[in-house]
Amino acid sequence: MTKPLNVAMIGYGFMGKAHSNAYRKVAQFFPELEYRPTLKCLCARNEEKARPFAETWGYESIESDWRRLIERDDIDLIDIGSPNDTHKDIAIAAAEAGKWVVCEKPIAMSSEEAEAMTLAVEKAGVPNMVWFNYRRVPAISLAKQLVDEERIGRPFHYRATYLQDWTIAEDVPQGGQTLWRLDVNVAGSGVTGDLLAHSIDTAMWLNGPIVKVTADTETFIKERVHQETGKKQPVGIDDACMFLARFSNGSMGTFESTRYARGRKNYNTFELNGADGSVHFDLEDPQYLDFFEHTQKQSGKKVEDHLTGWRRIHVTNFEHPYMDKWWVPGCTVGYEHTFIHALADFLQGVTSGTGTQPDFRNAWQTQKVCDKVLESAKTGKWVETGVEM
Ligand code: SOE
Repeated sequence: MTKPLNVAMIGYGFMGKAHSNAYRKVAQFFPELEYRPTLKCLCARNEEKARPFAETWGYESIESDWRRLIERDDIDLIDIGSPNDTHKDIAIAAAEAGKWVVCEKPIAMSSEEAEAMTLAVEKAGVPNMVWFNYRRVPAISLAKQLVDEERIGRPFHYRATYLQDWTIAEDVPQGGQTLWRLDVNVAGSGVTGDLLAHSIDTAMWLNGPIVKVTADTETFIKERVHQETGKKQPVGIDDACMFLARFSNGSMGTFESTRYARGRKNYNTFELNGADGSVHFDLEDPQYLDFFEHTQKQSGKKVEDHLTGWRRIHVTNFEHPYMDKWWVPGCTVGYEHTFIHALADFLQGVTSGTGTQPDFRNAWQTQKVCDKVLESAKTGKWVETGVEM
């Protein structure tokens, strides 16, 4: 027996599109799911601008005030895809009204906000999730499988980079639609919340809690015209951030992120090195996971030195995570599929009662690391993160 799930989407930007696509496709490719999402309502402050988007994606109605969604009985799930400064109030009100709540990353402007949101969804007992979609890249899920299968051995190093180049020009304004990520009052931070939150989420998923950090940040362009005031205003975000980390398992981490790496559009990579093996991933080549295996533990065979080397796994076999849902081996999936996978896992977790990671509590831990990274960049000291997992 299937059940309808009436979805209200807040926001119609890049993420509004990615999430809407997931709601429309999930039941076709994961037909075993109990819940069938219906695009019930699109919510955006500017109704006129939102209308063409709502029509394109087949939303049944439009609201311009999110508070109306909370009052409506025909809405089951509220998806927060609006700028970061709106997340907390919407999530808490939605949870108190008994709605399911899913939220774009970063979960909040600060870990205090993330904590309040987590306590609200947990008190209300409502299903919740944060869209850290990169976990659901099949190659990254395969990396997790290799870690869980203990193929990496004792971990020594975790190395992540997340590089972009879209803010190099001095005349890129800050604030307003599409450029709110450059306005600290709306975004909370720069690359730390926007990009490193992804890297931290993936890192802690694969390699466990980050216990302390020391960081350095830079704001290369100190003033930009604000789209809303038309005036040049100080830039409050971090344009670039580098930090060192220690994981609870004793391994060392390095993280680098910037929007000033000319030529890098969405270069999200990581490598984990352990005693028995290493994994490496690069989002510019997302179909592949590189794996180095030091010993052939299973067969007990001696290492044959002339045959050792990195293995490029083309992650498209039916045996690979999510790939039995799509095409035949060798045919690839893309960025948009990561959101479909995240949604499928979330709905499955509701049906089974096991819940799904990353939920709000888990995203709160990532937010703690982001906050401590920024604190360390100010103090120049190592800072304990207080992550609890
Ligand atoms: C920023 O440019 C951005 O859109 C992030 O906000 C997303 O989370 C990331 O996946 C792609 O880049």
